[in-house]
Amino acid sequence: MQGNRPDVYITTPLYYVNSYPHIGHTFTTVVADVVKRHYQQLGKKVYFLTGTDEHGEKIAIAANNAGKDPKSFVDENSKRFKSVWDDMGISYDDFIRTTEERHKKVVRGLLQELYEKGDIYFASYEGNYCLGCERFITESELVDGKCPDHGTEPKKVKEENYFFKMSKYADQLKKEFESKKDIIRPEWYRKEVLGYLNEKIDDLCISRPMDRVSWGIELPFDNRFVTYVWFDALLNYISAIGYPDPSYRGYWDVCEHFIAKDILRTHTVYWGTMLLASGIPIYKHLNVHGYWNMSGIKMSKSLGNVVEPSSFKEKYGDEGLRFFFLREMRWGEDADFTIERFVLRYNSDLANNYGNLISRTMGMVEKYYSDKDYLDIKSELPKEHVLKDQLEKLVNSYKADFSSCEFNKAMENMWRLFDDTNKFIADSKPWDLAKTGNKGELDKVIMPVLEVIRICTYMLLPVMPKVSSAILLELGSDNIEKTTFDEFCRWGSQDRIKAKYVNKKFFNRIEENTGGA
Ligand code: ME8
Repeated sequence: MQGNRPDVYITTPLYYVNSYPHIGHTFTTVVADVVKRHYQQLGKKVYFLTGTDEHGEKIAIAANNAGKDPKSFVDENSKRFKSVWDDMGISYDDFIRTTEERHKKVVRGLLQELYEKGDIYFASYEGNYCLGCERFITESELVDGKCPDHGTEPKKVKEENYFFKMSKYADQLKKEFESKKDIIRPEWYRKEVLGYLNEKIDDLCISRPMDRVSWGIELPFDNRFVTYVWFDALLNYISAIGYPDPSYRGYWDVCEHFIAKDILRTHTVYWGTMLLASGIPIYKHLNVHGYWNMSGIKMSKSLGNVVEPSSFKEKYGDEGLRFFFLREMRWGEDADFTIERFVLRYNSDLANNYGNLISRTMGMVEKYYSDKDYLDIKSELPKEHVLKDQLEKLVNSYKADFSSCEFNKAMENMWRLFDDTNKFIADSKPWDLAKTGNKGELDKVIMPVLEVIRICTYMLLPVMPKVSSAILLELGSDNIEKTTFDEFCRWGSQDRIKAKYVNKKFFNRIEENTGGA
């Protein structure tokens, strides 16, 4: 790992292996993957970590219900996550499991350090425990006596345990979040966090007695207890990059976490104070998205209202889903997931708009330039053109939108350009120009349109890697790896474009009656 410092270190949450991945988990992981690929296009070195959270009461109960011992249960389910990520084309660099020795060693080491420092003490505690969240929740968080995320009544737990002095670091943490205005994106979640920190912060119960929960990392200073799952899992972000070897800082200093709002408190109040207590600087960014809902209710394993991505891939392919994710959700806000909405978006944006633009343009090229194998686009492309101006604007706004996680805006703007390009074709009537043999005027229509397709398809590579590569291959763009983003996206940067195609249709309309979602 040493000597290979990335420019960006991207993480997803470590997902619980009490069940299988659904659309919610898939979304965060796909976004992280798209961001990684986009930054790579910009010439940055990116390291992408994901994995599974495998300890704790919830997992132990799920294993028991499945009639399996926890270890074989987590082995099986963790594999399931990996295989879905492979199906979805996720290019992670490391997949960490909290049951791995490399992780457990770091958890034990840090616990010991904090214990010796006096930041961990033994006491008795009584509180409301939500098993779904795997944490004690405060009275003020309850809605009608129930956890708002899981719709279940928390159970009253009273026991002796070890506590981490979270309260000691609350003020310092508040100052961090007050001064670093863009640390959490979108901004309104930072305000929410400051709201948590304005309330009294209790110390954090970080152990579970072995006789109640034995599936966890044993405390290094008292073998009657295991480590509380959140105190264990959050440390993956540093255990995976070699902490405490000082080289971990090369990664840590450029860390961007991606999570949904369900784990905002744990990633700010818990994680923030844990970092401060350990003398580790706070992460660079915490990117927080909203929920995928089904009929207004959060899609979740515990509620059972989930869509599994594998069924999607079989029916509609994986890349349509990747696009849908980015196009449909405004970063930070909730969005509703229905099959009808997916089909509508797929048909209108991919099959009709973008797909049709490609196939009709390729069709015209083959027909009007049938004597050619290649078009000499470099010399035939007009130096000034209305589509050139729009494209240049898009290239700049696209980069800015990606860096602020406004993916839906980036997609919207690109599709507006596709609309305008389709309209430009309709208005310029290239079929009439071809009929009258007006070659110069025909070039002025076809070449700019090809250039829009070439450049936009390149920008879509991170979103739909397979289909975008296939389209670029047809256009003869063999310089993808060698050029930089700005060079590839420069008007006229490719010398020639292919004029004969093996495939012209990349998105087939979904014709089925989708029924209820
Ligand atoms: O919380 N909409 O794991 P988890 C959008 N193990 N995203 C969703 C979603 C939904 N309906 N449902 C799940 C845990 N997610 C802990 C994390 S990290 C050190 C430990 C995604 O399996 C989203 O990223 O419950 C959310 O934050 C995460 O899955 C929660 O996954």
